Amino acid sequence: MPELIRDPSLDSTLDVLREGYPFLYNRSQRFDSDIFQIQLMGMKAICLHGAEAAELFYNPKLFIRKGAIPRRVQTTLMGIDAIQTRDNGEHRCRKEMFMSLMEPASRQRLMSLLAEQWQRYAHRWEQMDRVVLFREAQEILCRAACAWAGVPLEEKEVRLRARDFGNMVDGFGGVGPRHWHGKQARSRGEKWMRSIIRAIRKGTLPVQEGTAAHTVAWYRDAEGELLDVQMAAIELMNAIRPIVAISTYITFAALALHEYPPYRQLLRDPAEDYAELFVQEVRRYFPFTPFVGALVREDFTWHGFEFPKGTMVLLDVYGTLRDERWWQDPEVFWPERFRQWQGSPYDFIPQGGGEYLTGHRCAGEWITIEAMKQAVLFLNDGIRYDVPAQDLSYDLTRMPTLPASGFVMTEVRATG
Ligand code: PAM
Repeated sequence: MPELIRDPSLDSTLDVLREGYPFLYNRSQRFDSDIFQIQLMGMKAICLHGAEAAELFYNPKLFIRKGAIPRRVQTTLMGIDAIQTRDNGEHRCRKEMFMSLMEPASRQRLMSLLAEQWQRYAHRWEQMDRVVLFREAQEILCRAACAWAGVPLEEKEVRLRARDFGNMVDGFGGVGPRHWHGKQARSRGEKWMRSIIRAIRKGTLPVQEGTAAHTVAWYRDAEGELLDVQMAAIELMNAIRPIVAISTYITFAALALHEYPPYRQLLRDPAEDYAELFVQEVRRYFPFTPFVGALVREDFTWHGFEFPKGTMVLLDVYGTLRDERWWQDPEVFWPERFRQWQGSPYDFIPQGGGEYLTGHRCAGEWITIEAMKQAVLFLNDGIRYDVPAQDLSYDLTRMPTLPASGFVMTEVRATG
């Protein structure tokens, strides 16, 4: 039986925060192994890297999510006991609810709402000296996502709600004030969503069938029970917040457009869907999720390594996207690589891998790709702008990270 390589550190929690995104990849390279063991928050954790390991990790017969996501991530990012922490039939049933919102007509409705907002904001930006794209994109996405979901949003609350969704995401790797802001944002958001769910159920808030608000409010589990109000509030927010989180990828896409100007012309080529290649490369190249975790369902062995029941297992998302075994010249931003990509559900895992319905792959992945393509084409041709001197670096020890300036644009002019 092969010996599992152990990181000599007594506990790696602080190293994770110090090294950030490359923490797992650094060790996988140091140990020259796709599997090794660390101690994290006082517990043993088996760490996996690479596409073959991702295929193992995304086998729902081998792993569960209940108990795998730290409470501090649940109290900020996704809510306590939400779909991300469920397994088996319970997960499947709820995931079907989320996937029902991802039908082409529903996605198309979201894209039309987004297109309207981009246009509206472009005209506003003409009056502004300085536009911070990340902040503006959060508002655009928040307005469109709420309208799409059937959640009323008053003009005066747009900024607060958009920031709150952003702070929930920003809290996932934060300690101290960032964690507290995330928690506060979540409590405020849950209170808001509870009032929406109650109003729908009482009949005082009319919502269209097929919207997220209607679907979640009237969803019945396998026993035929409605979700309790708090759980429904959490899941409704799980349909909206991740859409607002696309602002991070859109900001990175703007950075890529700025740093690699030759792509501007290629994006105009009518003979090819170059935007698709471009946004896939943005999702590969720029960091968002550092790793994902699960617990071993029952004892099993893989390549002779023992996985005892209940052990924490971490999959290296960041490192798997920059390993030269799967990505030639991984440190080069090169969208054309996706012309050759075979579409494996395990090597390209920026939003998780495996199956949508039976596994924990992000339900909103198609929406993310479509919203990014729309935003890239809009930034390329829907407006003209200058990019003044600013700090566009992003810190790999900050999770989630972002270009420091949020991508500032000046002299914005709408072309349409
Ligand atoms: C959303 O749900 O709003 C979309 C954004 C989610 C991306 C983050 C996923 C992070 C997964 C696990 C976090 C563990 C990191 C802990 C770092 C110390």
